[in-house]
Formats: sequence, structure tokens, C-alpha cells
Amino acid sequence: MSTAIANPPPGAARDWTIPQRWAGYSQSEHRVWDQLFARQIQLLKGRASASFLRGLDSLRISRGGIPDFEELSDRLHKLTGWRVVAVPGLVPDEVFFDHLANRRFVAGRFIRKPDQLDYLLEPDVFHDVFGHVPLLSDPVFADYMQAYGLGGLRAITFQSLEKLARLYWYTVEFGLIREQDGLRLYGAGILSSFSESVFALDSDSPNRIRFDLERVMRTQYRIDDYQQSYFVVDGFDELLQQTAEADFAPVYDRLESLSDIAPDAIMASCPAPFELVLPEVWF
Ligand code: HBI
Ligand code: FE
Repeated sequence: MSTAIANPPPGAARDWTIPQRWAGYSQSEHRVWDQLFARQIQLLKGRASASFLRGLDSLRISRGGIPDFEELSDRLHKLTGWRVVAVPGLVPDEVFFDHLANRRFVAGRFIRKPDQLDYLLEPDVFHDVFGHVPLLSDPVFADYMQAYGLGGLRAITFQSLEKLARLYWYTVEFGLIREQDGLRLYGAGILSSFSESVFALDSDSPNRIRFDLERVMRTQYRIDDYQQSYFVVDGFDELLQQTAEADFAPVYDRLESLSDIAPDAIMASCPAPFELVLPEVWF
């Protein structure tokens, strides 16, 4: 991890943002959004967390073409003070964290090609806006994302980014939440994926493990396949508490002496089924 901040590409502002240029989207780009939206919404009733579905509704994210970030931001800002800004693609960690710390969510403005609905190398507008933005309307989750950004800026000075990135991965991207009627999805990587939104809840193969900050920070992850372990929270306040209180320095210190955990491992000190979330075993 280098400490020098790369320069933004030509056409981007110093903070790496670019205009969305909403009027520049073609009909076929809007159709890709509509197709993806229709496919996901049908799957997600009964699978997505209540907060996510409420967010789609209150932000009026719909099957009506790619949202205009300005209009979307005006609605979101009224609810939780967040805005959505466009960036050209992946941005450096420190830029990403700085935006989160200031309640700005960076989103890709491009959309995947019609013949590649399930193939993505970089986050596009569907992943970023459909997957991430609805939960930013939840006040507790909105605070968690900001706390994560602040933690990120601190993690850079501790050189503990890898551990903090795992927290983002296993919560914001691939998190599960236990609600009254059962497990539900809240991770954007799952919610924006046609196949993983079924796999994450229905397949017998992955572990579903109760969320624990240190356990998560020790767990490696795969970027090339479905997750082999998902972590389950009882509510977003659990995330916020564990993130907001700490500058993580003591946590990083402790983790120095502990080994990493493989993506599919169950901890020997806390063996299955105790580490696993089963309908009948919850602790
Ligand atoms: N840039 N555009 C964009 N989107 C991300 O999700 C993102 C990023 N840069 C860095 C980054 N994520 C990581 O640091 C986080 O996954 C922790
Ligand atoms: Fe994402």
C-alpha cells in the first residue's frame, strides 16, 4: 500500500469525481438497467433486508432507467445527509475513505453491456446504485458507512488496510442479517447479483457465521467465486457500535499475533455448529 495518492485521470476533479452526464445515456443503456432491475426485484422480495426494500421505495429507485444522481442525492440527502457522486472507476483507498467520511458515496456511471449482464470487472452503476444506495437511507447503516470511512483513514496510518477491507467485504458487500422471518441479504455484492442472491441464502455449501469484528478481520476472502463464508448480524447497530467506538488500534494490535483464517474455515476453538448460524442454533 503506497502512501502517495495517485492523480485523478484527465477530466476528473481533484477528488476523482466526474459529472454523471445523465442526458448522455443511450436508450439501450437505460434498458440494461431496467432489465437488471426487473430481474433482481423479483428475486429479492423475501430475500433482501427490510431496510433495503424500504430504501428502494423511499428513494424511488425503480425500473425507470438509470437514476439521475442529482435527483437521487436530493432525496437521499433529506433522509440521511448522504449524496451520490460519479467516479470513473475504482478510486484509491484514501480517496474512497475520504468520500465516505464526508457522507458521499462514489458510484460508477457506466453500465455493463447487454450481453454481459453477469460479468463485471469494476463496479458499474447498477452494482453501486441498486446494490449500495438503498441502505444509505437507513440512519444506522448510513452512520456505519461514515464510521467505516473514518476508520479507513486511520487504518492507512496503521498500515492495517487489509484487515479493514475484510470488514467492508464481509459486511457492506456480502453481509447477511437475521430478521424476524429469517436470514436476509444486505450486502450489495449479493443484492446486485442474480445468482449469488439465491446461493447466499439457499445453498447448503457456504458457512453462515455469527458476525464478530475480529473474526471477520482475520478472514481472507475470494473475489473470483461465491463466498464460502457469510457473516450474519442481528442488526446494523451491532456494526455501528463495533466500528464507531474504536479507532481499531487495540484490535489491530491483537490481530498482529493471530493468524489469518481461510475463507472456508470453521474455527477450531469455536467449532461447528456453535460458530455456525443454523435456524435452531443461535447464540
Ligand atoms: N473505488 N469506485 C470505488 N468503489 C469501491 O468500492 C472502492 C474503491 N476504491 C477502494 C475500495 N473500494 C476499497 O478500499 C474498499 O473495498 C475497502
Ligand atoms: Fe460494492
